[in-house]
Amino acid sequence: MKKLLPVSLLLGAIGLSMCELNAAFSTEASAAGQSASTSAADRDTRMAWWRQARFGMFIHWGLYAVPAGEYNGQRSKEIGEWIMSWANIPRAQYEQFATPFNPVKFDAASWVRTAKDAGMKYIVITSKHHDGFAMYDGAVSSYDIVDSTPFKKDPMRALADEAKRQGMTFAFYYSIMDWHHPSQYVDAPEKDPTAGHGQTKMREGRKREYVDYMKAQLRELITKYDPAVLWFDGEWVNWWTEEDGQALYAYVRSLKPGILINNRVGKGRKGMEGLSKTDRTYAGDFGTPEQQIPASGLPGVDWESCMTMNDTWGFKSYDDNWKSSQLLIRNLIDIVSKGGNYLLNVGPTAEGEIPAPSVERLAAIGKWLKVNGDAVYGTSASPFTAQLSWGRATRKPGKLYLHVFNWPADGQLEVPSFGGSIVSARLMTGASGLDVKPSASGFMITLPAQAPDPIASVIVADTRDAK
Ligand code: H79
Repeated sequence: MKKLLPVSLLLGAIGLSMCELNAAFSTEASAAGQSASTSAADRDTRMAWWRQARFGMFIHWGLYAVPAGEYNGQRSKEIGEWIMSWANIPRAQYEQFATPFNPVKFDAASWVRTAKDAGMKYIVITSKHHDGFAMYDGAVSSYDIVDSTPFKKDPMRALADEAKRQGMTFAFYYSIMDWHHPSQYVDAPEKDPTAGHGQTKMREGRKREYVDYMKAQLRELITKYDPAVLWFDGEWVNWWTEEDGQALYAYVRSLKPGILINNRVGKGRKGMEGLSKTDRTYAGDFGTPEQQIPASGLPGVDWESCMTMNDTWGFKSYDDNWKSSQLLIRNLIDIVSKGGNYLLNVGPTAEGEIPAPSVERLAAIGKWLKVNGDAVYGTSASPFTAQLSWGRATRKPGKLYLHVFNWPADGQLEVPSFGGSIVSARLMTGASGLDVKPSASGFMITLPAQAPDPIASVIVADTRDAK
């Protein structure tokens, strides 16, 4: 990962104050993050719930769960939902995965409950991935779960309804690249022209037809399921332009003005780093780092890191390279301390179950958030410009939350200056005040000998801004 310079260093070098930087950034952010026609106030209103939420569940579920990472005895290190590409499966063969796809164990209420108990505030699920298979009941295509599988039911209907019932925000992923649509084909050595590929080509004269097809599907998705976000992907194909992205952004917003749309609707994204380029105006409300966390936050820029718990998005039967609960919890804290959201993925099986190792980890995260949620939801980025040696920080007006990963052996927690003062401090898990003293570099807080939580113990500090 490329390391970004600390913002303060850059500022010094160009002789800007933090305030001026914020001003510069909001202009940049509005240029980079949204269509020119939306005002900053409108954007703040639309983004409010999302900025509060901080933590969401990504669900990759589709036909690829049937092969589960295995084709003709071939296994791969590649991601499961790309099997149509890496195993070079022609469309007519791939379609056959629909025949046995019967997720009888699917239970919308338990999926939503699992997300809720994990402390997640929203769900983003694949309505259609690169393979082109629709996981909802649509009239535009019969290549969908209701018309083409023995299941015959609409799991998106059940999930949207259940999410509403349980107070969970519901949203869709949608791929622009489509390996099943006849407008697109593969032109690469050794590849079947109808298989999957990272760079589909557009057949001469058929782009209009495909854009109309996408718009019709998006209309179905928005009018039938009322998603809070449209999370586009597969925008990197060479036949998709920023102008196409701006037009699609405007179309989706016209169907639901309050909807949020990620920056993969157009061409603004800087590769897997995910944030938008700033050389011109790009469509999209937030940046989308994939499988990585930016080295530092960027004031005024909204972003969401999407990450897997093992090494695949779509289910693979043999991927057991699970991240520890400790790492997942610390990733959440790291992201939130930098002003981002964490979109953590699960890949349910073809039977309709979220894998047990995922459920276990989600429960551990939920247990931590139940105690420490105040230090996550509705917080903003750390005021410290340099990385803290012992952990991370988040804040709210008048409050600073210190997330201690490495509990100091001598019980002395060194808190650098941050432009305000610490009035008092306590453990999240205790009422009694901790001793706080000014020190040469900021403040020193005296902690009890034992860390309350080996993963991350939170100290709540009341702060006063410097005049
Ligand atoms: O849905 C999951 C993956 O299937 C999908 N995005 C997540 C959320 C994914 N798409 N691509 N990849 C994962 C990896 C491939 C990246 C590349 Fe590219 C596409 C390399 C070249 C084209 C994106 C655009 C990164 C660099 C340019």
